Amino acid sequence: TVVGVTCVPFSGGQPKGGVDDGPIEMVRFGILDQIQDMGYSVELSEGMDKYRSMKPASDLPIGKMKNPRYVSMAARRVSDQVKAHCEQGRMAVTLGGDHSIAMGTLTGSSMVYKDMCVIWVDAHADINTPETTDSGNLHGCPLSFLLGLCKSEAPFDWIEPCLRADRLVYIGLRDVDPGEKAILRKHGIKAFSMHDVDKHGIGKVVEMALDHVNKDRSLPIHMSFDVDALDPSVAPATGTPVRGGLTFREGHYICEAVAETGCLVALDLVEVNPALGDPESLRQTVAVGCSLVRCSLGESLL
Ligand code: DIR
Ligand code: MN
Ligand code: MN
Ligand code: MN
Repeated sequence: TVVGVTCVPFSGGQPKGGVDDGPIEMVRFGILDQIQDMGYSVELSEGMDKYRSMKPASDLPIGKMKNPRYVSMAARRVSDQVKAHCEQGRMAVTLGGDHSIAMGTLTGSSMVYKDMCVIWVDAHADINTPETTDSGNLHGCPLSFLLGLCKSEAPFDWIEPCLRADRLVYIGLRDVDPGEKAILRKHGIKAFSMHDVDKHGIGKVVEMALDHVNKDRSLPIHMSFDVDALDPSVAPATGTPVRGGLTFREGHYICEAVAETGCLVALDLVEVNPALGDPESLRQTVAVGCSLVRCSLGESLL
């Protein structure tokens, strides 16, 4: 099998610099060699420097949305790169960058896998609309675009709603805005919060999550993993840490169980910010990001 890796050094979906160095640090830590050592060949998307240089000279807010043109352009390029990998039958692995790039990864993969389902592992629901967002940070909004919950307007009018509400499931939520809760309720979107992880254990939660979106384990899966789903003691170097997150093992268990289905076609690993915290926090967070990727590719399956 070939793994198509797309590095997206992008931070425009939120205000903290440094998350654009996430993919570079993961590559420096050896993620590409590690994937190859597992027996895959790696096909790396070209031109990752372009993401920085495509930043427009002026990018005034549109309504509350910050950096809308930059986010849109970057996501559109991500979409093309992920789509190309999927078309070639490669497993598409995207290293972020902030989570706004999921507007691109999911549009790209869904063009090839029309019936795919999405497992969103995150402390946050990332489903604010341009109206409900308080922060104006687009990394808190990708799912509202993908589900078609906001009107199709420039610069995001290239995004075709590509995800059904019943094909989306969350694991790890613990910081959900009031407007987002209303959206989840209205559309009946299934979410397993940290409360559910405590109550049932991660094994049962992952089984229930898969049963919800992929009863027969036959549909392609795109997993979008925000490293802030993990507890800050496990992944401290991230922009919006929230206490009470997944343990090291719980995070890895999710990846292992998804790998075990054999249905994974695309994976995002986002929000690693090497600029936040001391060198040890950085090393730890980059290392855990890399090991989540490897586990999703089946490293720990015997
Ligand atoms: C918050 C935080 N819900 C927002 N979202 C974050 O800004 O919309 N997502 N941090 O990762
Ligand atoms: Mn998050
Ligand atoms: Mn919040
Ligand atoms: Mn996120």
